[in-house]
Amino acid sequence: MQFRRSDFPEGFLFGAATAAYQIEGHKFGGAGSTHWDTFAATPGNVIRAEDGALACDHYHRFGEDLDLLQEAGMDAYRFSTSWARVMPDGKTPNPKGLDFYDMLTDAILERGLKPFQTLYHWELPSALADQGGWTNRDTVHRFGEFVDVITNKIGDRMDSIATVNEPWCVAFLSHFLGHHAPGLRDIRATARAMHHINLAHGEAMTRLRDKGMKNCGIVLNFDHATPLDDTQESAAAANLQDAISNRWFVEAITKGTYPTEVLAGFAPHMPDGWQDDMEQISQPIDFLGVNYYTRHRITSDPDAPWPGVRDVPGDLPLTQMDWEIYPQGLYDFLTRLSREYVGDLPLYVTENGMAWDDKVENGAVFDPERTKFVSDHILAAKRAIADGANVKGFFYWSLLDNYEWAFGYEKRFGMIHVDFDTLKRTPKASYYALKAAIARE
Ligand code: IFM
Repeated sequence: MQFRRSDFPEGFLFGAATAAYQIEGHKFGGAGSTHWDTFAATPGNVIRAEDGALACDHYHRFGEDLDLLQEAGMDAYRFSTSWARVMPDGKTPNPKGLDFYDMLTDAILERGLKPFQTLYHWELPSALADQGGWTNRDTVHRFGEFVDVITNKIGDRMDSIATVNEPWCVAFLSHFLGHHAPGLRDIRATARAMHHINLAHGEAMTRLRDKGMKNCGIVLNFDHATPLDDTQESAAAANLQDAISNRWFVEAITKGTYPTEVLAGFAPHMPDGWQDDMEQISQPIDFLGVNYYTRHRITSDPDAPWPGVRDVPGDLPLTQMDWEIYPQGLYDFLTRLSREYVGDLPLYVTENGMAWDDKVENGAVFDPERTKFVSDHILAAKRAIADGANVKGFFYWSLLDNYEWAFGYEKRFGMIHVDFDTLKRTPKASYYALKAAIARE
């Protein structure tokens, strides 16, 4: 890695991130069915129809996994608490699920790691999916109840709480593009989910503040929309793409408004009275989490209905996901966010990482591509700090190879390799490189 811990301000946090359904093993501990279980069980949605029933069996092996985090010299661990584990039917608390997160919290703290919790990383209980999931406003209230229940159990020990992970994925990727559960392709469902997930963030913030919780915020994913060429059409298309992917969320949360160019498509489908929710959505937060992976080159698609944009494959090196590697995009977002949206509010890079077709050879995994990727992105964050962005930490996605949603177990994002037959963990070379870079001198 081309940086040292000492290149960063005192107190800057290095960590790794995971999410419940992707690692825990959802068949254990009385967790309820989620919309991902049914999505995965429907042919054609997920590679090999794989699901999170066993995943990395973190449910039983969390001690070993947290030891690896500690041994790497990490400061913090970002994890999520599954709604369907805590409330299997979406409303009744499951004591075993609550005990699991209680135990996990203590285990994180015992290792000197700061717990960064995410409340919703996509484990929607099937019972609520049956009622329309995020297209139904009532799901927002049910989510508020979950926030109360889990926070009463572990909130006293959290360093930081994020309400929702990547609302664009929850709403657009899942209801417009159909790539994630529930796999819809419907503009009306999308408009509603796009609003309700923001309102769920607001509802969670209200509940957390009622309990006096500090360090609360949200994690948004930012996708760099680069115009394909210097035509006006590409500029307008990239602007619209940016508004849908990025501004819909960050503008609502920090300013209480939606971009007009997106409302141009969604307005006829928005739930009645949505304007009255904007105040709750835009209540003050304590930090903004930034997930950043790639860019897309955008141009217009005049023959397609709204939004009439398409992305064109680029010429930069690609990861195993076929995502272009573009560290400059992280710099651009961090500086743009502080300039245009959050000012001096703390920013965390809550996810950044790459998938690669890693193999264990002679007991080791050699992944120089990932070491370079991480180094280049951390250096981009460092430049953003020098140019005024208040970036407080960086979390690698992901601690472990895990369930990569519609890609099943095929795409390996981990710094630690997982053999999905034996569940053996093997730290990759990038893990040791990061460990050396963040060692205290
Ligand atoms: O695995 C996902 C994670 O759940 C959310 N952010 C992006 C990651 C890589 O696709």
